[in-house]
Amino acid sequence: MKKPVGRLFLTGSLALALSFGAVQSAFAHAHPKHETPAPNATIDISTKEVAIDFDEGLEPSFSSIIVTGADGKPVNDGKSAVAQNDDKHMTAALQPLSAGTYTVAWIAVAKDGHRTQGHYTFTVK
Ligand SMILES: [Cu+2]
Repeated sequence: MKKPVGRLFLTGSLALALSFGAVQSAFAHAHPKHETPAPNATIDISTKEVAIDFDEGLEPSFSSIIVTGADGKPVNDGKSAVAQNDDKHMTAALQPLSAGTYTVAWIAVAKDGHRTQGHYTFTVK
């Protein structure tokens, strides 16, 4: 009598796994695919921009990149922007940098309204 129960359980688990997968893709959050400079990278002072490519399109009004120096002050040159021709690409222009460690804090609001955020550092030498 155990076999029918086992098969029923398996079928139920499969259905659950499939519906979970469907929910995940229907409500995809935006996560970084590629960052420039890369996390933990050491770069030179000629760097003028931070750029992040996401795996989902972003809502420009609610998404942002803020870069701060070791003193906690922003070094952005104006507001960050989502590219008009590529809503997965967000950039932040930078003031001239000096040597030190910088933190990139990003907020990404996907087209479904879901918000993700994160941060990483890079070093200028
Ligand atoms: Cu989402």
